[in-house]
Amino acid sequence: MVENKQMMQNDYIQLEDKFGAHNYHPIPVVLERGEGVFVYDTDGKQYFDFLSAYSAVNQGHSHPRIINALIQQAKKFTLSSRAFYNNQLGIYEEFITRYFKYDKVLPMNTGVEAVETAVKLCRKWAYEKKGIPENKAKIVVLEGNFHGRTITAISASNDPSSYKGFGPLLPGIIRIPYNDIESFKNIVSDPEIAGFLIEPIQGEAGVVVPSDQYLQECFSLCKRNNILFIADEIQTGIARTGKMLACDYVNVRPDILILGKALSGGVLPVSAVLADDEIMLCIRPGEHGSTFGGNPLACAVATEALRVVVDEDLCQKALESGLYFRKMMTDLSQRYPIIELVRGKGLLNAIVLRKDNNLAWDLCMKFAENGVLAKPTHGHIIRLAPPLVINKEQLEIVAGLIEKSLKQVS
Ligand code: IF1
Repeated sequence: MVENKQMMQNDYIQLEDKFGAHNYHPIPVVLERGEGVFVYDTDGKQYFDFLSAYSAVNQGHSHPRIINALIQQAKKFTLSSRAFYNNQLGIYEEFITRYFKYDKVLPMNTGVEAVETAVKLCRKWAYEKKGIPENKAKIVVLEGNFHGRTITAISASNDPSSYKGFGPLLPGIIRIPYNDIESFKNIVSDPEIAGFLIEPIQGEAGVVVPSDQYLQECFSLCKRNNILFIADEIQTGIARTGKMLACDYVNVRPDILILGKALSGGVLPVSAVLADDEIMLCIRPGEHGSTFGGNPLACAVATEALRVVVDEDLCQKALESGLYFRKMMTDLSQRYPIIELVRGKGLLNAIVLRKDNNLAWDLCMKFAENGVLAKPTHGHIIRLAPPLVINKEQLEIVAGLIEKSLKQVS
C-alpha cells in the first residue's frame, strides 16, 4: 500500500499487525514526527515523550545539530566497510576515546552487538592474559538484567519471556542476585571467572538503583581477583542519570565500557565498546567486526551527538531536572496511594505502583490520552525518562498531566 495521508491511526496499527512479526505490544499511538521533548501522532496530537525511545534520544528528537551532521555526511559518503580506511573513523575514534578516557574503541551498531563484543573480548582476554583454560571462561551476570535479545544476552537473563523456548542457551554464565555483595563474595575466588557484567542501574528490571557501596565493592572484588568489570551503560550512559556515566557517581572506571542508544542521539544504531590496550588488543584482525560498525555516517553522527551532550550541559540538566521531577513524583505518591514508591537517578526514573492493582497499562493509556507517552514494565512499574533537554516548566506541566491521569484511574 502507498502512504496515504487519509489513513487513520488504526489503519497503521492494522498494517503492523498484519505484516509485521508480533514481537511487541505497543501503546496504540502512531507517531510521525518528533522535535525536542515532543512527538506528534498522525492526527497532529502532541505528546511529551517520557520514554525517549528507551533512553536513546537524550539530546531530544531530531536535534538540529545531529541531523545536520547526518545530512552533511550522508551527502558525501555513508559506508566504506572496514575493508578500507575512511576519513571519519579515525577522527571519531580519537574523539570518543579521549571523551571517555580509554585507549581504544571498537565500534558496533546496536546495543546488544556491543554486549556480544564485550563478552567475546572478555573471553579472549581471559584465555590470552588471565590464563583460563580454553572454553572454560565464565561471565558473572546479575538477576533481573537486560542486555538485549541475542542468544548471549538471553542466556544471561532470568526472565522466562526472554529465554524460554529459545534454547539451547549459552554455557559459561553464572547469575547471582543484584545489589547483594555477599553472593558475589561467595563465588569470586573461582579462577575461571573472566568478567562481571553489570548495569549500574537496572533498566528493564524497573529502574533498580543499587547502593553506591555495592558498585564499589563489586569493582574492588573484581580488581582483587583479576576479573574484568564490564559496565553495560547502554541505557544509563551519556548523561541519562545526571553524570556522563552512572559509574561516575562512585568513581568506578569499568575495564570494559559498553555504550549505545544515545551515542547517536537516537538517529542511527551506533554502539561502542571501550577498553585499554591490554584488553582491546586481544582481538586481532579477522577475529571480530561488522559491515556497518564504524561507518562514516555513524562516526559523524556520534561525534556530534556527544558534542551536544557537553555543549548543552546535559549531565547537569539531567541531575537538576531529576531531583526536581522526583520531588514532584514523591509528592504525588503521598497523595495517591496507588503509587508505592518513586525511584531513579537523574532523568532515569520509575514510579512503582502497588502490585495488587495491575494498573500500569491503564495508567499509561491515560497518560497518552492526556499527552504523555510512557511504557509500563512488569505490569506495575512505569519508567519516566524524558529527553534531557526538558525544562522545569515542562516538567511541571507533565507532573500535572500525571496527576490528572492518576485521578482518572483511581
Ligand atoms: C526493546 C528494556 C529499556 C539495554 C541495556 C542492552 C540493550 C538494552 C541495558 C540492548 C536495550 C531496550 C531495548 C528495547 C527495550 C529496552 C529496555 F525495557 F527492555 F529494558 F531500555 F529499558 N543493554 N534496551 O537497556 O540494546 O540491542 O536494543 O540496541 O525494544 O527491546 P539494543
